[in-house]
Amino acid sequence: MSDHKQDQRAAFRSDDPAGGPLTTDQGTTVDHTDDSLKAGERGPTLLEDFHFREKLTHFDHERIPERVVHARGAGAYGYFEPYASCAEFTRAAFLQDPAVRTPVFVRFSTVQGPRGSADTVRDVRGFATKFYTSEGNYDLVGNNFPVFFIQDGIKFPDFVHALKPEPHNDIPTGASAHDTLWDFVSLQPETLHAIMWLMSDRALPRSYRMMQGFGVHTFRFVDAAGRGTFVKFHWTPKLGVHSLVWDEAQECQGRDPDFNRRDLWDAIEAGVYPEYELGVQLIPEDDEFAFDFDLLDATKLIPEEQVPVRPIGRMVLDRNPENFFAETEQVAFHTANVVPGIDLTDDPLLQARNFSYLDTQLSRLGGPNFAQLPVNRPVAAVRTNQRDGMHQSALHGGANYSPNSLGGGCPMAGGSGGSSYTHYPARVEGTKMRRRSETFRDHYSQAALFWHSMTNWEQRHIVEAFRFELGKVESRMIRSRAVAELAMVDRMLGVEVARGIGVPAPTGPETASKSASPALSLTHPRGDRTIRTRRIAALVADGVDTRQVAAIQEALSGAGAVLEAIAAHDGEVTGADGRPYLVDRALPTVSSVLYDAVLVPGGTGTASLAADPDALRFLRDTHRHGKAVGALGTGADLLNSLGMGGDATSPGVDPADSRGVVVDAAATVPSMEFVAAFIEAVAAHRHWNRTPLVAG
Ligand code: HDE
Repeated sequence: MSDHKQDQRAAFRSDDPAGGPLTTDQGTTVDHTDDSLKAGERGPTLLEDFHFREKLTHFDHERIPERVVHARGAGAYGYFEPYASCAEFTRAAFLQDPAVRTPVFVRFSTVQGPRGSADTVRDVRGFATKFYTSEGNYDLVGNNFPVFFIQDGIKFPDFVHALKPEPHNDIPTGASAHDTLWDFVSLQPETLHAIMWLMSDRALPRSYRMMQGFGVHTFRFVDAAGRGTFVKFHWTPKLGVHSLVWDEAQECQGRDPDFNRRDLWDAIEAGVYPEYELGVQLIPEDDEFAFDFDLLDATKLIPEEQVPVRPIGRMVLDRNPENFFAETEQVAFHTANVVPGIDLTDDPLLQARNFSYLDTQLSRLGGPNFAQLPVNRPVAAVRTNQRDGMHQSALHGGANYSPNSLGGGCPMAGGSGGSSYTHYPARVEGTKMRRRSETFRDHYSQAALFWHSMTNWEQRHIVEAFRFELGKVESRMIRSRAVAELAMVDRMLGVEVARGIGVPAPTGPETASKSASPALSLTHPRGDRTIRTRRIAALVADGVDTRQVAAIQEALSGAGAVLEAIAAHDGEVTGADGRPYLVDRALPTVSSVLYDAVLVPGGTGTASLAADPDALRFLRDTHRHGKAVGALGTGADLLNSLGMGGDATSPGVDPADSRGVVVDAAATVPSMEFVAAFIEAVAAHRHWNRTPLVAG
């Protein structure tokens, strides 16, 4: 375990609950904590009961203000290691030596909903990383979209007010489908590019372990000679980038509101540590104006086809927090927590963030000493002249001003060079004005780029999302105005959405360009093609062929996936061989949306499944959501009777069809071909070329 981890544990374990009797905050042993001190058995409680008052007072103050945005989150510790020295473009100490592991804390979050809202809402996800480097803390406070909704931070309160629940009734929770957001969006076209991402399946990550992260802004690397290089940061998950579909995401909100945070927690507890690759897009300073957009405009991305993403290191998350409040709730990120070798730019969104994050922690964490909290404390030595204040826990000695002679002049400023942070001497000149640069004017080209980079099914999901969101907007004026904006991105997009929400189709010329960046599609290969950590349900009933289940379980767990046997009730079912077989979960407690694929083994049990509405719904929904379905022996007949296809007489997937339905009707034990085809179908994640089934 690294020193850093030990430090934190020591801090948290300062109260040892098993070490002796219950005490007050002052350390006095308490005799009894179940009844308050009263004047007589039935008498009033006495003010003198210091234990009662202290207990209630502390409880009354257990909550701190939740984050104004990104209130709901989940965190994890881990480490980062570079693949090789990055000295060529940055002097940052933690990016020099592959042998050096830098501890990290990461917090993933949703944006709109309060702390107790559901995980799988349609929303941007935060991806904030604190690197505890030897030269101080570096925070990369990113999102899972590479672009943001506004260009200048002064619009952030407007945007967030419009996005948050409506002020009169505090509705909706964790959702953007309401009038104020779309009113704002339809009047502020700079939002459109990020809105396209928000309406895509990127806003519904299958797992925090399967989503990308982006620094969004253009930052600056600085090398030892002081040379600057513009940089965009990308996190790529090792497990690939995968999403839910809207119907699933909505059902998850009821079935398991903690779907994403539970998934992260469970993976780390199981020792299958989430891993992400850090990549950078590097742009020489001389190329600052080489793009048809402004590098300082956070509503734009640099297509990977134009500037490739260069992998520079990897991050592994290998430890869950011990106390949610102390760590995940109290962690305080700040875009201006930078280290030598990493610098900021004049992006007006970033400039606003550099003010906002420090400011918000003051009210959230109750004063200026939050950097002393264990989760925020740097591993680098801290020597400042900052003193006192709420919750000060350091025992400062020596001089507290500079210059001084009484303290031997210490702590002295480091001077330029060495390990001091020296701001990049970017040249600035201008007339004071409140004006947006002309280079920030084009709001449609990249929204169109995103749209034209999508596959057919991704486009279909986007249209459906717009129809859902705008269909919930009461004002028809806002609906029409939003559709007019969409038509500026792509006329057919506007027409399709208009048709679904009952407003006149927009007219007017085709506008923005039709160029595409294939890397923006979810189908673009990233990470490993693997079924590692995937959850697969086997539907079982009395009479199930348990040999088949055991064989497939072995094969799937060999590939790193988890197979769970699900029956109408918990406990046991009787296998075809007459022996009891242990059930993992009862159907009424689960749902297909909590699994990545389903398998129907053979045996006489399939007759019971065919008569069980819960089992049939499980199968139909798995299929309808595009996930892999496998069947052996009589299980194949059940799929056929439901019209789910696959050729029941031949093993493997029909290549002409390739719908992710894998059957082997003749199987007594699963063949190698069947296992390989089923694993491949699960690894593909979704099969969108299926004819949609009519539910019911
Ligand atoms: Fe944030 N943002 N933000 N944001 N943001 C906060 O800081 C803000 C923006 C992001 O897990 C707040 O500690 C302004 C972009 C994440 O603790 C606050 C602007 C990106 C998190 C704040 C932005 C982000 C926050 C609320 C526009 C992606 C959660 C609580 C100028 C690159 C961090 C807090 C965590 C949190 C302000 C825009 C990401 C109020 C003013 C762009 C991941 O300071």
